[in-house]
Amino acid sequence: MNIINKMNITKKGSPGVSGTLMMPTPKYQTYHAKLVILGDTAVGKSCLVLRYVREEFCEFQESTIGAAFLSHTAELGSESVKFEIWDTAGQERYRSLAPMYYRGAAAAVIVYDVTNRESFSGAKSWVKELERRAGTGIVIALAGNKSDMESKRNIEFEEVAAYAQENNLLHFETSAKTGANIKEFIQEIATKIPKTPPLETHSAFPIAPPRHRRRDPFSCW
Ligand SMILES: Nc1nc2c(ncn2[C@@H]2O[C@H](COP(=O)(O)OP(=O)(O)OP(=O)(O)O)[C@@H](O)[C@H]2O)c(=O)[nH]1
Ligand SMILES: [Mg+2]
Repeated sequence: MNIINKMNITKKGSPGVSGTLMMPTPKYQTYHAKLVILGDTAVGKSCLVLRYVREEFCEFQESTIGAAFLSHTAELGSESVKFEIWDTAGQERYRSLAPMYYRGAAAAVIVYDVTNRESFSGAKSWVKELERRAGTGIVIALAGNKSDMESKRNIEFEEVAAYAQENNLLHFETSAKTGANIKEFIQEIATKIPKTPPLETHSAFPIAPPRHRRRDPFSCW
């Protein structure tokens, strides 16, 4: 009995069957997921994304206009998630654009600034909006950013953790400045999002020529 599946069932770049062991290696999947970043202005959304994608931090990051798009892949062992990240603008005048970015998102990161209590109220209003208007199954995560500014902290971790637990949200404190917790946070989101396999690449649909033209003068052929 042939138990070797000769189809391409391998992790990228690895041989199909190793040694003489006749067991197929598990298929390596790459999933695509839309990730939207929401939150008040100046909480550090863009810095957080830039730290995650480019490992950079800019003290004088310009306020986002409209939205910015970046992508990055999170590796999860036997699979990976390619995040298509929409970093939205937090200024009030752009608020009406947000549904365009969170529609169809697999996950939303709502950022607040641990030194700014008002930004936590803003985050709660984003949670309500997503619960009402975003698709079911969206993973919502709260990021308490600027955790490096301990002496200016205005919101305790425990307070937000309790709120997150009540509302079934992920919650991390992060620092775009030091990079603390950012990879771990996005990695956790990657494990939680529902995985829909990417469409298989189909071979071109064969278009067969008509076998023979009919002689019937009223026929299209
Ligand atoms: N200390 C500290 N400062 C931060 C951190 N993240 C961002 N900042 C500062 O906060 C400022 C605002 O950050 P942005 O990333 O532009 O904020 P934003 O949320 O994208 O703002 P909008 O684009 O207006 O919505 C930056 O210029 C940084 O100096 C952090 O983790 N720690
Ligand atoms: Mg920004």
